[in-house]
Amino acid sequence: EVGMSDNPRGALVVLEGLDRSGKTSQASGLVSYLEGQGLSAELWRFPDRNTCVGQMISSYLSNKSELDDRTIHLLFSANRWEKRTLMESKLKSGTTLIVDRYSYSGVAFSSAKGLDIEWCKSPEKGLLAPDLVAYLDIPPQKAAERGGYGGERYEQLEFQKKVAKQYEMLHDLTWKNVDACLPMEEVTKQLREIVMDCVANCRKGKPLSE
Ligand code: DGP
Ligand code: NA
Ligand code: NA
Repeated sequence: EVGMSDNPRGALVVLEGLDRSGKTSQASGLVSYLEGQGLSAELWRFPDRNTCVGQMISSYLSNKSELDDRTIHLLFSANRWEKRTLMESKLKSGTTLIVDRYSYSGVAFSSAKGLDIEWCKSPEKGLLAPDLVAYLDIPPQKAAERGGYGGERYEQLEFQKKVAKQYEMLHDLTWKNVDACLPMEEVTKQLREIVMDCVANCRKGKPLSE
């Protein structure tokens, strides 16, 4: 293929959306699809609850511990920082990462509590920038109707409405909305298209940035 570099890097693809928007099942479907196309791909998610920091976050989310809003914000961010080196080496070795939530969740959820949005963005600076943010767009009311929430700290309609408003302020050049109310197969199809475009651009040499 013309223009393809010798050592094509993987793409950093982030799925964002409200709780119950369908991110998690779409993310794993995308990884299988990419692998079926002969590409190296991995499913990642944040928070990564397996690390020490992740366990503190998990305990907070399940209401087993209380933490000040800024403290938990910085822990979510630290949880992304502790995976940064591995993330960079995976991408450089050619593996595409499909990441279920990233800094956008960090800023949207914490600023929805009333924290200053610029303060919320600060600790995210220097993390790797996604090549694509696919936002699974669903009205909060619709998401709440989808078989109920799991009972974690943020899974309440009034709070999710605030998060949706904050997400709207985070649209940037890498952001693409996908209507999450479409039939699931249609959502899958649209995601495959935008992800394959993104992967192709990265293989052609689009640089990785912060
Ligand atoms: P999940 O495992 O994807 O269901 O995420 C757990 C919850 O934590 C979900 O309500 C979204 C929220 N969340 C994810 N990342 C962050 C973050 O960086 N900061 C804050 N405040 N909340 C987050
Ligand atoms: Na959740
Ligand atoms: Na999820």
